[in-house]
Amino acid sequence: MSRILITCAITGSIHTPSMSPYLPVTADEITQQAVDAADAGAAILHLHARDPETGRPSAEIGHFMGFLPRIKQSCEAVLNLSTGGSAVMTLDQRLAAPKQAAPEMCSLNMGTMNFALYPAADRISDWKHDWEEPFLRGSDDLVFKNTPRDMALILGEMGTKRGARFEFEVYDVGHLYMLRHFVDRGLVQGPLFIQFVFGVLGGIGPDPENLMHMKTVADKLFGQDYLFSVLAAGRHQIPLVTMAAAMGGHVRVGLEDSLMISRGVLARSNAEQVRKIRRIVEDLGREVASPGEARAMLGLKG
Ligand code: KMH
Ligand code: ZN
Repeated sequence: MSRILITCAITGSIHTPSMSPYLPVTADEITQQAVDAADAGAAILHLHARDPETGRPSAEIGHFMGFLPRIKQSCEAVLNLSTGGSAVMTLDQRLAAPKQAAPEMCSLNMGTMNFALYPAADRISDWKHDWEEPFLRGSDDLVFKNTPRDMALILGEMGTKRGARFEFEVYDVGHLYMLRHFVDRGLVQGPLFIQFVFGVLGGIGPDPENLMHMKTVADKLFGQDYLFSVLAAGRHQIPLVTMAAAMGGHVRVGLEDSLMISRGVLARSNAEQVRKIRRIVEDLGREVASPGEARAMLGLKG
């Protein structure tokens, strides 16, 4: 089996500071946690920005530039910028920093979908900042907009013009067919790096048979010309990611996807999650890929 790529998604735009004191939000915190995650074995760092005062997801270039150069200087890991941003940002906002930073890699979300949040409604009744309220109470009316036109625009701006390669975020089986459509239009070339996303309410459920089915369909559509990785939200993270590793796939962990390290216990850092999945995949007999190996496997510009 090939070496395994560990991606770590450092902060995201779903979780909020009141959910965990360990969620990194300032440039110093994001830098430190990202570099520690890389030292622990993450070859790829998936990054979003936050407003350091409030912890709110941010599209401001200044917030990205507070950590991007410092992470780049301090480790070899591949920097992967989100183009998903947050579901409440416009596409222009989502693309502002990626266009300026021109990273080796960025995410591309493969469909418009509901993105329902019910993460902590039963656990947290109080929060530090007003903006957190819908994230904590739940949000029933959030549309994550990624039309074919949006996707083509991101492929053009980030791929064709700036040479980035993509983490294709696939939340359901239909998104694989959408990706195949872009291959057929000649807008996407292999090897594809496909992130199967499980457990977002609005996408496919976190059941093992769904992972088998996603892989079966991806094999049919892309043959040998793709690598798959798995991320799963919340408590489904480690079981599904472990299953992916056993199947020869790749893994993504990080506080963007789950705040926990085990049942009822908050992860104290992203690196703690990377160390945990590293132990598991090495016990399964997989060897962890270095950033240089990741670049070769994914055809990155370096
Ligand atoms: N938050 C994840 C479910 C992105 O940043 O483009 C998927 C994600 C999307 O990471
Ligand atoms: Zn993300």
